[in-house]
Amino acid sequence: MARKLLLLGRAGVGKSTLKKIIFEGEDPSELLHHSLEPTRGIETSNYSWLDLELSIFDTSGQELDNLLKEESEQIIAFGNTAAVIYIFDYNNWQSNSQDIADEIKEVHEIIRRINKEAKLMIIFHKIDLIPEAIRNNVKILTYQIQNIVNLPIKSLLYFTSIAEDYIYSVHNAFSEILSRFSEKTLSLKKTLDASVRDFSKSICYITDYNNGIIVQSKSNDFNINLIYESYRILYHLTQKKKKIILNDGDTHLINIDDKILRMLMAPLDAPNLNLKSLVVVTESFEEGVLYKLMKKILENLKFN
Ligand SMILES: Nc1nc2c(ncn2[C@@H]2O[C@H](COP(=O)(O)OP(=O)(O)OP(=O)(O)O)[C@@H](O)[C@H]2O)c(=O)[nH]1
Ligand SMILES: [Mg+2]
Repeated sequence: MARKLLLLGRAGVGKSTLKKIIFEGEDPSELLHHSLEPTRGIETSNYSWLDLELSIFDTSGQELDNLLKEESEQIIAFGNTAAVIYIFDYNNWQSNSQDIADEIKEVHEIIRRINKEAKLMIIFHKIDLIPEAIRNNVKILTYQIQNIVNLPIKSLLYFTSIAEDYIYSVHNAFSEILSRFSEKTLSLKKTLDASVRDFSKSICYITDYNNGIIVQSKSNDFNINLIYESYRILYHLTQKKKKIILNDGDTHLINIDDKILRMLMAPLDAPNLNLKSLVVVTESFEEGVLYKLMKKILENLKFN
């Protein structure tokens, strides 16, 4: 049976945009420059994601107030939902953070009343619009949000943007959200965790044919502020926009002059699972670390 995911949030926060990027492989830069039509009512669509069948309920922001008030609407939207993904953007948060916090509490209450099984995930979207000084301090922002919202949302809050430099934050958020429901993703995650554990200052991902991150894992000491930087490099690499690739048989070794990150990619040859590449990144100056980590993961991965 398909799992139902409900996308909620005010008008123009980016619900339909995120759906198109993750599940339909649409071009983020296209969607950033050419907006979609506002959604009316609830648009439902079905997709596959690794071993999951998903039914996405994309709601209308303009009709959100009504949906949160009317019990009959709530039952249609929240009933049988595996996850409720509430999305707000930087503009919402800046103009009235208390309103957003109240709305999140309202959604939380409806879940408790109508469908206790549903998980609540929260996405703070359009982080590209946040002034740089605040944006680089995700910890403070998380703390502020948790303080105002005051829900146990610690592990369920994601910061995303479809702007070029952040696009992998979108793939990563959905990878984490969906891995809660996908055994296949969970087992890939365990393999990556077990492999990267013995390495320092490294991160690894598995990507799909949309160049989205299906799963990722990092060693504890990997600098969290470098994660977006590594996403950015991966994005450029997959877009082949910059000449930073030295072809080395099946793998690519990337050295970027002003950055200390090194990255290596290998094809995974698992088209039946829609898995394209394994990517490993390290802060270490030793090139050997990349090859050792790559070898270890490839030995541990089994696709059957
Ligand atoms: N700056 C910025 N703009 C974004 C981002 N993601 C989406 N947008 C823009 O925000 C708008 C979002 O539009 P939609 O995806 O249609 O929003 P929605 O939440 O589906 O809106 P309704 O259907 O009316 O509820 C579009 O103009 C996008 O170009 C982002 O990460 N950063
Ligand atoms: Mg929409």
